[in-house]
Amino acid sequence: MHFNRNYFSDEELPNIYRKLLLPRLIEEKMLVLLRQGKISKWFSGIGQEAISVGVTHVLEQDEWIMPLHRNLGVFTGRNMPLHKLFMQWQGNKDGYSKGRERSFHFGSSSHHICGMISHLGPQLAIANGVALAHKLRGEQKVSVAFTGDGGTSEGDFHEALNVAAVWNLPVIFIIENNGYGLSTPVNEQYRCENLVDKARGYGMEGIRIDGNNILDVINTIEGIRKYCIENQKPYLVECTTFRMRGHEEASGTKYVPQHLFDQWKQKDPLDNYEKYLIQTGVLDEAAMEVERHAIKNYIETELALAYKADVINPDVSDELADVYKLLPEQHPEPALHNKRFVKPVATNTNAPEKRFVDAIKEALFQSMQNLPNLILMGQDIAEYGGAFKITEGFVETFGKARVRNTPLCESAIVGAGLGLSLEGFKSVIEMQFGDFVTVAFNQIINNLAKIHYRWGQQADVVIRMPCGGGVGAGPFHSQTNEAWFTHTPGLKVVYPATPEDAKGLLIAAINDPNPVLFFEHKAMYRSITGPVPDVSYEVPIGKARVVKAGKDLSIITYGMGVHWATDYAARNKSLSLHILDLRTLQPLDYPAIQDAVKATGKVLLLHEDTLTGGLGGEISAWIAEHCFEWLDAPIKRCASLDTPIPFNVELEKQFLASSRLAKTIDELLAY
Ligand SMILES: Cc1ncc(C[n+]2csc(CCOP(=O)(O)OP(=O)(O)O)c2C)c(N)n1
Repeated sequence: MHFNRNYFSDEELPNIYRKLLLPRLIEEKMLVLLRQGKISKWFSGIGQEAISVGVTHVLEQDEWIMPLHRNLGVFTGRNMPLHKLFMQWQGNKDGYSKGRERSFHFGSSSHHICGMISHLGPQLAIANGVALAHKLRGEQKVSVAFTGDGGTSEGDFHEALNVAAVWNLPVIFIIENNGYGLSTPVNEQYRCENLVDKARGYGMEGIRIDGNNILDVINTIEGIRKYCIENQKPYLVECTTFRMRGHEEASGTKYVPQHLFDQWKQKDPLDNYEKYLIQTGVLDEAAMEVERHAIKNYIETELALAYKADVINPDVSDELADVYKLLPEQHPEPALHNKRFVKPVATNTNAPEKRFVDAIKEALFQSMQNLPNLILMGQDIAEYGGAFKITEGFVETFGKARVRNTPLCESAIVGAGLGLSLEGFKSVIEMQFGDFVTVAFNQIINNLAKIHYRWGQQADVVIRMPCGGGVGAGPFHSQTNEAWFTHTPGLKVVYPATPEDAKGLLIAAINDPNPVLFFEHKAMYRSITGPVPDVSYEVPIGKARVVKAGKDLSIITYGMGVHWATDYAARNKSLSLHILDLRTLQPLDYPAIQDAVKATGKVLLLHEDTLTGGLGGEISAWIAEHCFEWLDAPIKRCASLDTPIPFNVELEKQFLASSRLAKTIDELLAY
């Protein structure tokens, strides 16, 4: 192996050696611990260390890295205390994830390392968000994301590289091509000659290097880092390497021919670098032995410290407390935290009448004025103003840097939102139609929702969801799919029914540091009006609203259901209906639900979402468990049919819950 010494000094070469040796010796120890049953799972990076070590060596300490499961060298390169890393791998409370995450699925914002989720590809778009933050602030920094050869087949790889190129983001994408994705060799993974060939297709530069040559990695990444910063562009680096052990220790290596191991053993990054150091006279065998000995001692000392850690005493309240980030005012010491700039205002019926759509627009506009760190992203939201014209005129006021048209790639944009959040930005992402959220599902469900619980990182992202039927738009432009999200701990789900609530809840959602799914029924946009104060105000998330007090029957509902119920009440004045608008579906306002049950003893749960697995079932179960003694009749649900939403107007009418409302109310009253 030929090493290019470049400008490296006699001090720097051994320094690099120590960095390369540390993860190798930690791994050797981990393999022993694994055999002793002291850790449960280990993904080995033996043979690939030069990539993680080299890349981390080049970056500034505050440049974010999005590593994967074989990148121990990133973690050691950022000088994370080894005993804390051991605690992490042992699932200890004092590790980086309080025992909640395994192996390398954790991050640390103080080390500027963003933890992976198992799905691999989602890491890539997060680097885009971080790079966008640097770009917006005019900082001279890059971000780095890793992928394996297998991960390049994921849609997330395509979306992330495309967005980085289109938005001119300074991101270095590193492919560690180690020949296999679990047992799948590269000839069953991709058909291009080299993975770096893909760079050209995205309109970015790329290079293929020997990932086992530590000095090549360092020299190359140094040059690329400068290029990315100076040109404000991304770069794709394919590092050839080999995985010298199984996919993970339990998987074995039978699927890899022996001759490949023999061949790559000759190219081992550590052995070759050692030979080079001896040749150049910078270190001799004895000096290397001293280094090895010192590191082994360090490992043993740190391991002994890790063994002293307290065992976990499971406590339900501790677990629940970390699912959401506390709001500043919920914090035990609120004075230490930033005050929010708005206070909730009481309902103001003297306020001017506005359409639902204008209330949402106003919430966004005022939040953009009040929060310089707020970014809007979505398809066609800039000059075009969005599919529903909600952001029309925003570009003129706030500029294209903050009102960002996106390529057609929902997953990468949600990932970018998370990356922005790592750097203290907020984002509101418009799904053109709520139905398209499926394409971003993984980022929302597995990344945004879980990241705070997993390693304490906030995901300060609001996803706007134009939703709902009654507009003759067929199965993929009409769904109201809130139940997909209310089931997922870590998300907040908001679903306003009035213009006043739409504005106040959207402002509250933007101010909230947690991920919020904000449902906007598009049939309400231009048909529902109401009083909306001109000032910026919050309606608190998690508080239901009594629309109308009554004593005959309680309808608990939200979204369009509120209008169906109030219209019914207006047409049937002899009936005393109690109507509760939930407004927020996660968290639910249980005291308000209980009051609604007590008010009449007869409960109807009404929603536009389909029946089975809809939120009505969950609320019904809660009422049965907690309010049984106040019930005078079985709880009834009225929901849409368990079919996809049909296009034909008559079929759609039949599908919607509203077509069965009168009958269900009659049945309940007659009980
Ligand atoms: C979305 C998804 N599909 C499948 C897996 C299972 N899986 C974990 S790692 C892996 C192979 C990844 O190969 P590659 O990207 O080349 O990285 P390497 O493990 O070789 O470093 C697979 C299939 C997963 N984690 N996520």
